[in-house]
Amino acid sequence: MSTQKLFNVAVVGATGAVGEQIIGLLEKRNFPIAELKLLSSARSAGSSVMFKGRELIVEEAAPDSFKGVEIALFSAGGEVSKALAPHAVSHGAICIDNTNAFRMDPDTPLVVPEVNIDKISGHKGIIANPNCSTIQMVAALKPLYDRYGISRIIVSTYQAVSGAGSMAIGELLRQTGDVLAGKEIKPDILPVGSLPVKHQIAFNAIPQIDKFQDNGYTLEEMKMVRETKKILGDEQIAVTATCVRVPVVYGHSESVYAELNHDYELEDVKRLLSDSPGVVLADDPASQRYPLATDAAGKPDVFVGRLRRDLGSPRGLNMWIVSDNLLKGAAWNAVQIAEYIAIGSQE
Ligand code: NAP
Ligand code: 3JN
Repeated sequence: MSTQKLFNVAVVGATGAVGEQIIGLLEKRNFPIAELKLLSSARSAGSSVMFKGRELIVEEAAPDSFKGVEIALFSAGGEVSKALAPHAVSHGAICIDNTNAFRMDPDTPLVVPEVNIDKISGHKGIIANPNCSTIQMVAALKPLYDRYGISRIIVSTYQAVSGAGSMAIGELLRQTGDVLAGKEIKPDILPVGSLPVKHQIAFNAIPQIDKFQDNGYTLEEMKMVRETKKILGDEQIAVTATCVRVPVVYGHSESVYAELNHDYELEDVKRLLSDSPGVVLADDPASQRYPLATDAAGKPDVFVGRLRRDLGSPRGLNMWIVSDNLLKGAAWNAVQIAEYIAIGSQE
């Protein structure tokens, strides 16, 4: 009987909102780990994290942190990935990168397992995890794309503050309390930590996620446009996005209009979606059943509902797509990829 191979795993950004979820999933999924290395910046180095009943000490991430590491999961921002992932690769690790650093690199597969897991075999050391808003949308659209083809996508997002990191969660909770207490609000982080202008998020909706680009779209919106085309392998799809931050802690919601290339029956679309792995159909207007961020939080699935034919275009389909941005949108998608790598190496 062959024994299961165990992997030396590193989590870069282990103390962050995404890193914390990755560590939780590695434990919950009983990922085959020999040694787990937890890495952060100097700020959190020396702090401890519990893993399977053991206290692990977080270390400062550095180029030589990756000696002996076989799988490295990065979620410490694009600059850290650009600086350290090449070192991890040169030490022989396969990197699963949650940042924007390599997503559009032609040599880097951009993977959502339910959509294009076949692409991981082409990796050259780095596999990119798409942006959270893209992941949940393409996971839901892929079965429709395969069956009918899609010519156009118009998406508006309602994104939770946890997408902007653990400090943004703190900011929403603090501001909400301050508004209710009638105190003065001093926005500190949102919409973009590194920009000088800040806006109130409590009791508000901010139509800016990430920095503005020259074309008037934000970077988050352009990530959705470019990544969707790359993942579906179709440069012809017209995609347009409006990304909005809302005062929700966990779970991104999206209003998506997809124009299909062929006629469809709504019942067939519902059947396709309910048969798709990782997708849960939650669509029953009669009982007011539709996807909600509060229901999706803590779950790995992508929830789809409010399915209806567009009133102006018979091949147009409107839907509401919700998922936990830190799970399927980040940590779970990355751990799923790690599981495929682990399974592949047993064969
Ligand atoms: P966060 O809560 O702010 O956590 C940031 C993490 O990165 C912390 O562990 C932090 O360590 C670490 N870090 C920061 N600077 C570092 C450095 N110079 N060297 C090593 N570690 C460093 O942010 P988050 O929400 O977890 O997101 C982290 C990153 O994940 C984002 O910047 C983004 O690139 C990616 N992300 C991707 C998605 C997605 O859609 N797939 C979603 C959310 C985030 P300290 O504790 O020492 O500060
Ligand atoms: O704001 C959100 O809801 C998702 C944020 C993702 C994010 C935040 C900071 C930097 C990313 C990302 O995954 O694209 C990045 C980045 O890697 O550029």
